[in-house]
Amino acid sequence: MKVGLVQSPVWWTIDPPLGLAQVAGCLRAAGHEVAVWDLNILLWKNRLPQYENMWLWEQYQFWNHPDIVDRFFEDNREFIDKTLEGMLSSDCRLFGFSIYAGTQRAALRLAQRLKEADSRRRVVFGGQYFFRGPHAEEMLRTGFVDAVVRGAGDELFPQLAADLERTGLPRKRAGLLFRDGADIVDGGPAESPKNLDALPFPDFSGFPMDLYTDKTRIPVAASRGCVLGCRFCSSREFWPHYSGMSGERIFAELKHQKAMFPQRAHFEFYDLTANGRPENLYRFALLAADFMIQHRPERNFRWKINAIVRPEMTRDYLAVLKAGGCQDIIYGIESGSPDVLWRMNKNYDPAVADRVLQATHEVGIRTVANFMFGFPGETEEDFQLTLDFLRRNRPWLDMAYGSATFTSLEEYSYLAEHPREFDIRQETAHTAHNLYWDSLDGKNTYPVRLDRYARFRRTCRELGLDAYKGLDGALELDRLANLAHYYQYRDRRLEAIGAYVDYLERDRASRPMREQLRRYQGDLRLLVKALRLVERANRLLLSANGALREGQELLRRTLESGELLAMPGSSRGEIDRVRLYVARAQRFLRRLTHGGGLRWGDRGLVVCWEKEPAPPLEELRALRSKVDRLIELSESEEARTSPAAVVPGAR
Ligand code: B12
Ligand code: SF4
Repeated sequence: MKVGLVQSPVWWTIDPPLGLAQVAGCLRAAGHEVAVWDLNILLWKNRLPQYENMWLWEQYQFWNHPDIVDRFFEDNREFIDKTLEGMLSSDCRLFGFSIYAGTQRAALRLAQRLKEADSRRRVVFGGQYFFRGPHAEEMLRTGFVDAVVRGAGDELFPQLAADLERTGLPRKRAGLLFRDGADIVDGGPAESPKNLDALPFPDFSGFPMDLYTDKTRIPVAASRGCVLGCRFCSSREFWPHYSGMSGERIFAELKHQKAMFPQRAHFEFYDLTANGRPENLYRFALLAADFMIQHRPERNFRWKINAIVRPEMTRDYLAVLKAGGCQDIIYGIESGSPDVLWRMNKNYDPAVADRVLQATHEVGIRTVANFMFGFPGETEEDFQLTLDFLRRNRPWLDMAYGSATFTSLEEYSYLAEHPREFDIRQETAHTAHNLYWDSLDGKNTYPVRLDRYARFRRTCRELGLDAYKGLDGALELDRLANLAHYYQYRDRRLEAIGAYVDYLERDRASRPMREQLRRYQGDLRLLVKALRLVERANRLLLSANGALREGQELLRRTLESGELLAMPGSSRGEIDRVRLYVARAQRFLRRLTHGGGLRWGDRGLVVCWEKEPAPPLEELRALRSKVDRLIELSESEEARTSPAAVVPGAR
């Protein structure tokens, strides 16, 4: 059967999507024909200027917004129509889409268009998006997807293609869900391939290799799953069992890919941990070293891995990896505190890490260490141990990467699913915010974690250590942006404005920050107007023969009923003026984006922004002027530096 494989946006653009290439290899090995449409890379290549940021890794959430995806399809209609025509005019009867968090919405729109054009074409979705949760059923219920593969597709997808070719119908199999009229047939939990050595090689032959930005590399995955079960990580939920290839099989794959793409000499291992079976990695490195000695220099290759700290990583062991082409190792260090490591279930001793990092560096492998901040239970003393770790290992480190989410509650991780066990405050019955969570004692908050992250990066700078975003990376800007988003989420509006203002003072041309600040600008103007009126009303009330308390009660009732009553000791004219001021102030307050109103305080009427009293008039005025001025400056700065201003004729 001829099968079309589709990668829809968003995925990354550096190298080809490995999951889809693996499925392509398996289909071809089972005798099926394959055609590939990597729509992600094609759309990226032809992207419109307004969608430049949509492929940034940190921005993948954009692709989860139906409106944004709809607009994207509309704006790229011509290109997408042409691609769909190509797919429909092919003789592929079955289309398989690779889906990860972020690709599902665009993929569904494409599936819809395919099905609407020709309902006889079969559409199957697979990928890690379906490994957990209700997504498979949801997709089937849309009516545009015929079947979903809920686990590894290596064996199951070729079997499904064969079933469809033979009988025109899917067969019930473990890991497969499909529509049968109005019913959904569920074949039960998926099974992972046990023997990875038996897997065909990923096949990149149908992929537009010239379009991926890194022309030197090829991705490889020599294992599935991980041997550890760190509390903050969800990998066990995706791949419950660890399985790894033998050294011979890894080497065979690299040799094959090198023969297919001689100019590509870098292998990027996408294994969660490449040293899950250290002996397999060692054997692979020995074979690779022999091969390179025989074929030097034209067959040389190099590779990069993620690894865990373990005592087997001795100097001799690492020297063999180096000889076999290992160029970089990224270690998940996470913390320098034994207590925190124990809580994380990280299962290694920092003294072993010291030794492993030193040995890695000494054999000539680039040594990178990942760190996290504010894991539940981490105290300031624990954090100091992390900084100590950094300082004492400085000579062996080429790069230190501090997690920019510090400690996030990753969906399906043990940490996210057991908040009580870790004293995490729950905001709803079952959940806490994944980034902005607080500890029950209020000592571990987002600003605390952010502060540790900032101090960590500052220490890296002092040590002359590349901290991933570069030595002079925009540390302060990152800090302010994170803080502003946090305050915004927590509805601490004045602090959010303060952080956005500080940000724009440093980086005037930032349009996203300006737009965020603009959301508050209108409210500030309205609040200043309302406050001015209310101050006048309060002055009149105070001068009403000292009858404030009584007058207050009357005014309160008036505000509730909408009609202003006479106050003891005041003239008709004064009453009318108070009524006018209050009515006008309320008119302004009703237009607030964030809501607000009037309430009674000890000294008269109080203007509230949401539920909090607004700051005094002078303070608010100063803030409003500052915000107005900054927004204006930011706009002119952007106009000055925009491509249209710099490059004549640019849009
Ligand atoms: C490498 C990797 C990346 C690379 C991608 C490089 C590349 N060229 O492929 C980078 C670093 C860019 C990346 C980024 C992101 N990633 Co990532 N990434 C991974 C990682 C570590 C390996 C993926 C891989 O190649 N596996 C090996 C292949 C063989 O397995 P596979 O892709 O799962 O494919 C198998 C099945 O899924 C299935 N399958 C796949 N496609 C299809 C298609 C059909 C039709 C069928 C039937 C079956 C099928 O069969 C395949 C063979 O068994 C996984 C974790 C893991 N170990 O799997 C996370 C993972 C895939 N990433 C994930 C996420 C969320 C992201 C991000 C969205 C954000 C983030 N949190 O990091 C960004 C996306 C950014 C972007 N804009 O592109 C999640 C996906 C979760 C989900 N529910 O979808 C994972 C599982 C990690 C996690 N637990 O959070 N990632
Ligand atoms: S070592 Fe890495 S992949 Fe394995 S469980 Fe820990 S964090 Fe997850």
